Amino acid sequence: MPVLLDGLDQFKHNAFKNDLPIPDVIDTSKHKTVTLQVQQFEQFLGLYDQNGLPLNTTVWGYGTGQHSSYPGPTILAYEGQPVTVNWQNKLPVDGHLLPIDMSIDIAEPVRRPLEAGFIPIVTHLHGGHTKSAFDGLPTQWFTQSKSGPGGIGPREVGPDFVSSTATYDNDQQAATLWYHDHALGMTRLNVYAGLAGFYILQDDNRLDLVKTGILPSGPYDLGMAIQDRAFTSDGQLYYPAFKGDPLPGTEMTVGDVVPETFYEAKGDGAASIVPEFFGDTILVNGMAWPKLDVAAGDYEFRLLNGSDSRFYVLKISDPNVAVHLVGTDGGLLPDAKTVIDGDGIQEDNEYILIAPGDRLELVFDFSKLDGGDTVRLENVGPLFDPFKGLSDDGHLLGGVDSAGSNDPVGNIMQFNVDTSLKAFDAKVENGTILVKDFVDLTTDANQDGVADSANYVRNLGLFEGTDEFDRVTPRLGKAEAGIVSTDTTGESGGDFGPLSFTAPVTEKPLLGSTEQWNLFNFTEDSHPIHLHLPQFQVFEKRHIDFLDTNEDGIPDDTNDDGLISYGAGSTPDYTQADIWIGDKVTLRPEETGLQDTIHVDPHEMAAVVSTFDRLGDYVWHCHILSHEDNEMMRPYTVVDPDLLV
Ligand SMILES: [Cu+2]
Repeated sequence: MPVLLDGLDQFKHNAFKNDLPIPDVIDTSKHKTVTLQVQQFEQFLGLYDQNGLPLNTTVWGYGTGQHSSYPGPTILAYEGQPVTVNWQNKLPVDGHLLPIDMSIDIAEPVRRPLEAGFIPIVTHLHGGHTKSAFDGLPTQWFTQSKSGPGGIGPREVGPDFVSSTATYDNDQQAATLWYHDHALGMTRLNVYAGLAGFYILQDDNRLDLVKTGILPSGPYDLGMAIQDRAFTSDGQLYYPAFKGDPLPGTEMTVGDVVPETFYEAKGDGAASIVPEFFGDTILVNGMAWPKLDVAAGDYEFRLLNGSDSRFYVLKISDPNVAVHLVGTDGGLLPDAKTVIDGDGIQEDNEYILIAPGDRLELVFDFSKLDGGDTVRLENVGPLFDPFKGLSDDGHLLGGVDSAGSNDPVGNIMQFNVDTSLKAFDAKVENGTILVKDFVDLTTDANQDGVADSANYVRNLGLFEGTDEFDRVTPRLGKAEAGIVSTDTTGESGGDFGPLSFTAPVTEKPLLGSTEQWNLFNFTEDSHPIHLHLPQFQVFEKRHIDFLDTNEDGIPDDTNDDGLISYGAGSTPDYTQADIWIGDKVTLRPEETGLQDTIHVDPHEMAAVVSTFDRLGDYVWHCHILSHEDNEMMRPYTVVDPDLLV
């Protein structure tokens, strides 16, 4: 049984000691073609041994040849100027840093096998309006070439591989995008090892807002990738996989969450995926609980939740710091929204919710603080549990324990106010117009529950079931009224039920169409759902009622008519219908604007509106990486209406 570094111990002795690392910036106005190599190297992540000596960690990252880092270098791109990145797999051919579960659907090269140390990788630009061929789909992976004593040979590629040189068109508004690995069934492991970086897209509108002093820029504009991790006592990355492996922060082991059926079939020494992963150490840009010296002025912080499963509910320890939300996943909001007013009183609703995969562009105002003041960015989200929702006053739902200020995961980083630093005063305030020509896709003039912009409505489901080894397996699928099917292969057809990743494509939007996807969550946990290709808008969220008496993750056919049916109203009558769509849930500011990832809480339906304007194959999936790797992902295809008979 591996001995772990104790997150609490590391936090008590070492937090807020090291500076927030700022990744190198590759400005593509100077280089339109970039080569980025995936490499393995050692990096200091802010960990120390019992004698207080720094520990180095073997990680994976991206680099240009001279210097590699985790997170990778920040790619700075400009709207209207395509960028080509040549992604290269330069990992050593000596196996993964972390145990691979061979029993799930994974990228599995045959000629360059995992057993021989080869690693499939593929980079996805998350939030990018990217051509299918360059999207970094999970089946577009490629291994290292074979070199060394066995001679040089070509790499092996996945079934849908097109090219490892990808062109990103940058034909969307300025946004905080990020690139990360997406190889089938091992995304969680490749990202955990370090394969993620920022991709900042600029446009004229945003540059104008900077020029006119509305938004901060340059040294006052920083990306912060928040990721929870766990480590072995020698400072190496730890990810629970084997039966006796401890689950960080708990008294449990993997054997407590993976049923015996799995070990009977695969042997006690087999590595298994776990339902979720929660680490006890918080890294920001690859540094444990860093500090940042700030002037007593304004900063834009671009927050990314790059964690496996952890949702963060962020608070600021000093109520004199104001925070304005200026952008979400797809870039600037139509107008700025103050989410923390900085009036000196900590109010219940003054928090920031960020789910895995999400980005938030926030302007922090430290101008009321004095030199020497310290401010902590704190987390009151779940300690070591899945997120199940939040009340309006910021309390976790579902009986989940909240992290506190003495918990290692209750702290993200610290800001130290230094009045010798030159302050920048940004003009942004609540209501400042940021995007004048924002096209709102969410109007509903006739109040029929369908956005005026939508040509087509799909009902889709978030389900939970078990796999052949009785392990919990979250899934996506169809949720149309009609015949229920529990056959996840999709071969039996049906209108309603979970489907595996390999089941035939069921979502085929027409090129140029705008669709409303009603995402119904029938599970007990919240899931952040990510669509590749579009930036969508949240039309509405509603509470839903249904029964699941046998707890199979599929709503009951309560009126026994052999069909699943929907009713409207907040007082369900199960003699009339099986699923009831109830009252609207008020959207938080973080859920407005352009989104590519939206969390759907238990007993909730989220309706999102997207325009599908590129042909080809894409995926939609849960961005809890352990879920995405464990079948909570589906392909979809944008089809040409002229080619349909
Ligand atoms: Cu999920």
